[in-house]
Amino acid sequence: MFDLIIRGGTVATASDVYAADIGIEGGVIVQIGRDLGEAKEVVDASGQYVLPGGIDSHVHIAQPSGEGIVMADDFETGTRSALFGGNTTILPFCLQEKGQSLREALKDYHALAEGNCYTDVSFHLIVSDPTPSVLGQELPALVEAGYTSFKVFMTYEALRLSDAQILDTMDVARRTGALVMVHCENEDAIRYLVGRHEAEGELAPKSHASTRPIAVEREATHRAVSLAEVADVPLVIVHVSNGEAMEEIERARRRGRKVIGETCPQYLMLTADDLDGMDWEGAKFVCSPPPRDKASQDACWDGLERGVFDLFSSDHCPFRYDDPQGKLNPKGAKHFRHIPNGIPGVELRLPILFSEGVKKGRIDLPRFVALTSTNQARTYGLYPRKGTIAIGSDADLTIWDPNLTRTVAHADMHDGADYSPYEGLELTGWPVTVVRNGSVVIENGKLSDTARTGRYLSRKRSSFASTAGPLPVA
Ligand code: DUC
Ligand code: ZN
Ligand code: ZN
Repeated sequence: MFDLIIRGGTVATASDVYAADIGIEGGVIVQIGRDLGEAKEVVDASGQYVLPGGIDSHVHIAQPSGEGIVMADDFETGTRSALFGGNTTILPFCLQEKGQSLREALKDYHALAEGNCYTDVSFHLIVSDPTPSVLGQELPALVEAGYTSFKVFMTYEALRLSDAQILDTMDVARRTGALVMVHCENEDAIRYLVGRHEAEGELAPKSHASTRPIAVEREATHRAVSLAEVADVPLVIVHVSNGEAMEEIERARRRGRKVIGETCPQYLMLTADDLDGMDWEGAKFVCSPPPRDKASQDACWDGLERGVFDLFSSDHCPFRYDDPQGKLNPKGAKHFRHIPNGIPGVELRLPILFSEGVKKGRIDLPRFVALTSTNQARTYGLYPRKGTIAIGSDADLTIWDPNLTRTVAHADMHDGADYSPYEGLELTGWPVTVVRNGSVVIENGKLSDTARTGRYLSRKRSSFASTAGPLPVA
């Protein structure tokens, strides 16, 4: 007798699509086949796809964001929104503020997350203050304890590291087998352009995009892959927005470097024109790197199809719009530099890629699964516990109605923001039922009473962190 059987669905993994039933016991997949027999509970998935639960490895929740600014999601709303979007695991960032130890930062994040999560959760570290004790003691100990990835920034005064500091941090990754993620934008070039815009009185949200042009991202991407080559570590280039940055990734790969590329929904669906809104509405679309143009959107689609990108993540970084602690804070309402950077997206990442990618024939279902779940698990040390449908894997499954068409309305969403950048977008194919750790946590769009039982996940090292590791699945 199984605890649960998912019956009659079409199962898809990163490699195969086939009809099968799935038998679950003790939160784990124990059988895949036909006529599995009896179960305490049966979910009928006929006419639907059964996919590995989504894993979103790029999410910001409750992250300190500067004086007077508060992120729109705490762990309860952020993970609830993620779950409704078909995700069973998310990886938010734990930000080290300058002067703070990584352990202090982690203590705060764990306290905020504990008991409040609708999905399983694991943390990346953001290293903003790589002191000798952070590099020599804390980071190596934390990698050993299961925090096996960290992000460094090349922009933002409070976060940016010098090239020397990036090399020192990469060297810790080299010695410990951790994976470094890099935010690639050249801060000095941005400052120069901000100065020019200020001199001309060009302070509206659209100037956010023109002070962070493609060259700023391309140069930093080139520098990041070069520094990783010097330190001899693999790296992840996060939130890539355009074809020129993609070229830097491809050129590094041709030199034999292991570079993992990530793009996000905003670079497929939005452009810099969206920032040019009346009444400061463009602030709703301010994120970094900024959305570009149609040619960049096409390049990013091409990169998803050709394998330049291994990861499709949301970069969910929500701020309320009409709120003095959000986009329209007193300074942000007057000057683009003070508009907090980031947009919500964790609930729509999967429906957008399914509708615009799979339904429109740009990518097939296995590639969708690879980009949104399997590669995410492999890259960040969760595979094969997460990211696939296999005997012994956690029973994290999302059941999709591939023909359900809905129009995006923020009123129907579950995050803590007050808008969606994708309002009015018509999407076909939605997650309707979600099973997490063997429990049906959303059934036909309804949240179960016991859904807020997501767990913290300690991670192994990335499949790609050792120089001998395999390349991501296509
Ligand atoms: N980088 C991110 O990864 N998210 C939001 C803002 C930023 O700069
Ligand atoms: Zn970033
Ligand atoms: Zn981010």
